[in-house]
Amino acid sequence: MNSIDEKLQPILSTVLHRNAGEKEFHQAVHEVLESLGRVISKRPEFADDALIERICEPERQIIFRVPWVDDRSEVQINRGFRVQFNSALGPYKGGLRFHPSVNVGIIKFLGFEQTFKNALTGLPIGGGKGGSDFNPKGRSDGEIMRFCQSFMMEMHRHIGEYTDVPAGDIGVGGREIGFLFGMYKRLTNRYEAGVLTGKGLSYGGSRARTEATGYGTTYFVQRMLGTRDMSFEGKRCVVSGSGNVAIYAIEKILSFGGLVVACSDSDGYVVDDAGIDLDLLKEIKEVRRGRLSDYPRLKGKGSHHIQGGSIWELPCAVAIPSATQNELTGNDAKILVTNGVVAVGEGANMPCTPDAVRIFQKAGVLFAPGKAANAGGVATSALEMQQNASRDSWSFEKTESRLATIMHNIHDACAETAEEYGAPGDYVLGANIAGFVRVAEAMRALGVI
Ligand code: NDP
Ligand code: 2IT
Repeated sequence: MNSIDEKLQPILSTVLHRNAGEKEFHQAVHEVLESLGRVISKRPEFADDALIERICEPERQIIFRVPWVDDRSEVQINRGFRVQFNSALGPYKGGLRFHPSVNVGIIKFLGFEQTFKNALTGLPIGGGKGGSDFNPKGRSDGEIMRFCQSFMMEMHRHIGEYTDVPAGDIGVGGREIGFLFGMYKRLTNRYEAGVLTGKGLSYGGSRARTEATGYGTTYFVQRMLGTRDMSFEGKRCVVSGSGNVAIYAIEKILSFGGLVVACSDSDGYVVDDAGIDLDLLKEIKEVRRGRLSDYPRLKGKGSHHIQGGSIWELPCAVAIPSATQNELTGNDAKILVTNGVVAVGEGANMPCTPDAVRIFQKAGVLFAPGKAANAGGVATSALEMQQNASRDSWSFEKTESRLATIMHNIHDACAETAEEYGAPGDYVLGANIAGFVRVAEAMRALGVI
């Protein structure tokens, strides 16, 4: 691992000790602390009053029991989480993840990353994250609804338009947000649209929120390619995952003239050299909630599915990992570099291992970290909050054009900050420092709280 400034070493030791065993959280904190040495030598005031210690400690962590009854009338118990990480810039804001791998360390890493990501958007939102170890796969709509209702039975006490505003993440999309919002409305007897984002258009959602994360990542990477006079035009791309982020990254890459030859789910990946058929992908994933292994049969000919294996073995110019954390390893990075990758943009949160990031950067590959590249989702959530607060609803074009501007601004802020701090082209350092400075300035103004 890269070195951490010796003044910051005790902070890392405390984080490791206090959050024993939470390896993803350790990884996320380590990466940010690696960048902060340069900040405290230039602006030592940010090390005062234990500011960095405070930024690493969530303001509040809520863990609760979620009992629910399945379709066979059996009682199931899951664990629910909401980690309210930092509210210096605005109400806690961040998604809910429903996946069997969820634990407090994963939610904490996501909440920590979210704090800096939200700061980078320039919008008034703090950082938080939540979710459950509930596995939605194979569950009926009725089971999903009863789970969401039970989850909200506890969570409603802790959230609100001015307090904490959850949204979707892995396993939580429009259907779940609808059930969650319905139960919040019933429990509180308030039509408080701004309490959740990612809502359906019929009850206060924003146009372009569904598309925002994938589109935003693509806008970011397009601008990053532009710094070397390149673009997506004619480039062979690989996008991992086949959920919300992946589908809309693929859609925008196609509109920019790129060719996406593969995508994946947790069973394996599908390769279609003529280009992934986006309508078919949406039909399989958004309508049928099915598996990618069905793609070749439904497509007819010209594609194949590989069970297991690594999607990163496929040669490509641009890679957009959009499934989950640590899905792209050092070994995968070596193969991508050998195969001539020129840009990597993290659609997911922390999908590249620290080794992989180092290999890309050493090889001169343009590398966009998730907290910058995938910030378009939460930024558009903040635009949804604006529309709810003003009881307004914007057109798709207006919302998408705000999103594009925000992504370009984030790109430029990361690039300029990296330059200012002596590491031109290092978007990891640029994103960490630009996000940190914004949160730190607000925290200093608010006193020791
Ligand atoms: P979805 O649930 O819509 O899709 C997730 C995709 O990733 C699925 O294809 C899923 O496959 C795959 N996947 C999930 N977990 C694993 C795993 N452990 N191993 C292999 N594949 C896995 O989620 P999203 O598209 O919303 O989220 C994807 C990533 O993007 C996450 O890291 C999330 O935190 C991040 N993100 C999401 C934002 C949003 O607005 N939704 C905003 C910013 C970041 P399968 O169906 O087989 O499980
Ligand atoms: O990781 C993320 O930024 C999200 N899952 C979106 C959060 C949000 O509040 O829209």
